[in-house]
Amino acid sequence: MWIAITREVSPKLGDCELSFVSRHPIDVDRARAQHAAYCHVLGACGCEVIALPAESGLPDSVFVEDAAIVLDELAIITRPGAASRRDEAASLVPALGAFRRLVNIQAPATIDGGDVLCIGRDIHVGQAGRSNAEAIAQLRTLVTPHGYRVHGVPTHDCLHLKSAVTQVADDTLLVQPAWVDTSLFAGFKLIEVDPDEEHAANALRIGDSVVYPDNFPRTARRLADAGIAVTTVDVSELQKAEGATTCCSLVFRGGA
Ligand code: CIR
Repeated sequence: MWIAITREVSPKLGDCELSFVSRHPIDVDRARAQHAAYCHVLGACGCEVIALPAESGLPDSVFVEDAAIVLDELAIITRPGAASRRDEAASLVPALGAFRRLVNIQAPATIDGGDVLCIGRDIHVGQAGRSNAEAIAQLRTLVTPHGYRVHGVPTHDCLHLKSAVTQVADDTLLVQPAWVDTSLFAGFKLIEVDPDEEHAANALRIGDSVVYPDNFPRTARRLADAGIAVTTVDVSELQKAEGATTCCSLVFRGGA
């Protein structure tokens, strides 16, 4: 039922873009092992995993989420906010094109998939460093004919909208209230991250399961207490590159 497109870790991961975390040496072999375990968990959650080979010259290319926005009706190839990331989509196109009609965001628009939170027919787009108003306008033009509504959401002090809010159940969002105005999501049950775990709002939902970093135990407890099935993974080396669990895959329904 689910397809997950992933990409192996680049040997240059240590040269990644960083915006809100400090640079620390990254053990690429360890990152590869963590990524392999993450892919295994995606399979255990019911995904057919399509693992693309590493793009050796593109440090951030493991973070495939940022290169595309996949809806049931079409997929939108993004134009990432960081210039160093704009060549990542090329090798993704054949894999994604097998499942969806592809369209492109055009310059001067910039948008990262990490800024795009799709909840039913509502598409929330973070407005901060990586994604601009022109991208929101282009996205709206592309998806309105399919019945979607696009909402710009200001964020601050974090890389992406999905650093600050992700969906963990049909009616429930996991939020970091310091980084986004949670009143914009008033119709949902909100689970706040534990105050000692500021980067804990990024969770990858697949069906009824949530794939979640293993270093936020207090927030994981809050999720479990809400009845959410949490599978934890060690992504510590990927976190040094400002990644987490949503960013390492594009998960979507197959056969649409
Ligand atoms: C970047 O700054 O673009 C990468 N180092 C991290 C991207 C993480 N992407 C995501 O969470 N969607």
